[in-house]
Amino acid sequence: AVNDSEVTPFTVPSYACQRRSTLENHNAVLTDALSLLAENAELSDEDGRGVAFRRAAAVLKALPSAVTNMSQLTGLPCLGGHSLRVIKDILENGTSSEVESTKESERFKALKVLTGIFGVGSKTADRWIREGIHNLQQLRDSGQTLNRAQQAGLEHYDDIKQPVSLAEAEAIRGIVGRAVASVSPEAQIVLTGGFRRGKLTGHDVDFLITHPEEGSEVGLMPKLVSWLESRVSCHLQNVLLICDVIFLCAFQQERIKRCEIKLLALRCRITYSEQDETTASPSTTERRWRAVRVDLVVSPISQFAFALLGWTGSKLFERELRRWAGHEKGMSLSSHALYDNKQGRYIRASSEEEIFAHLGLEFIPPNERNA
Ligand code: DGT
Ligand code: MG
Repeated sequence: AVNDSEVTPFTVPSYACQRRSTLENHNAVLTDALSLLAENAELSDEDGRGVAFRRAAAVLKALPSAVTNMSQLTGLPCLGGHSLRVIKDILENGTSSEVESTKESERFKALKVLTGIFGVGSKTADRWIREGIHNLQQLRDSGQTLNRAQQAGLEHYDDIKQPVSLAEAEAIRGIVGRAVASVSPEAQIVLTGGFRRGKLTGHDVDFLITHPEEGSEVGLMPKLVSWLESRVSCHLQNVLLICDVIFLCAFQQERIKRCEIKLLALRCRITYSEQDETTASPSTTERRWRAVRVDLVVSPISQFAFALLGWTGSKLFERELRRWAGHEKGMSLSSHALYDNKQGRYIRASSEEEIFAHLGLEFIPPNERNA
């Protein structure tokens, strides 16, 4: 056993945006437990508690090795009494009784299933649970009125629940890239979200689109959307992509105007055709159709750096950047702009590096923003 006096406590800066968080996590057992409690709090509309658990988990993710002794945590930021009790429980007993009972609770299970339906938030799920609906079959049998997004969400439930692979994300990048090129040849598209941070899977695929000439991005989103609405197919190297786009929402003009669409699903069939060297004939492996969630954001070039930073994530990293800007620098950061509250003016930036510099932060590259 390690003597407490020999243990060197870890040190980390208090804001996640001051830390380098790679995908390597030496404390996954602890962070999974805290993330589950965060998720439960968020699903119960207790966002404050949710953030507290997320911040605690992010501190543990940033540690250079596994925690073995509570005394190593002395002086670490963001670890409240509740998180510390959970950690202690796991270090001493291998599991946390609170986490285990949450995981097994009927309410948590039902909230997860129901909010897993596209277009269903925690309020709706909570109302349904109070009416005795705990699973998809009960929902189908209940005769509840579902909006168009929810109907499509229910229909494609299994597809949307299944993670999107990097290969699928790249294939979809090909389709959306082609769509963008045909509606606006000079427009540029980048993959953002978790895939830009180096993740190998995601719950959706996030794209940011801009045009080198300010103003030329106006009207791009509706054109892109109509182009995508028709069935498209294209060849990219060895991959044949066929794609139908369905909209999982009653189509929101408002969001098209704001140039952010989160609610689009591409129904893709990806056919890999590999040239067989011995026979010189193509062999094809056909995958079945699946629905994939895709987020599209169009940004004017003057806001591009802010949009890129804002849509790359992680969610906690973004939240911490905004908290840092507000609390430490008297500035307001969004995915459109940075505003200096004291000077009463907007601060321009044309790269992520410049934004970090304006915020007085060391630049953290995307693959180290996995807080
Ligand atoms: P994933 O898809 O499970 O791999 O995880 P991420 O990290 O790609 O998360 P996602 O797709 O929910 O969102 C990507 C980033 O986009 C996220 O870190 C913050 C930003 N974001 C998401 N939704 C919104 C939104 O409604 N407004 C703004 N401004 N940003 C958003
Ligand atoms: Mg994503």
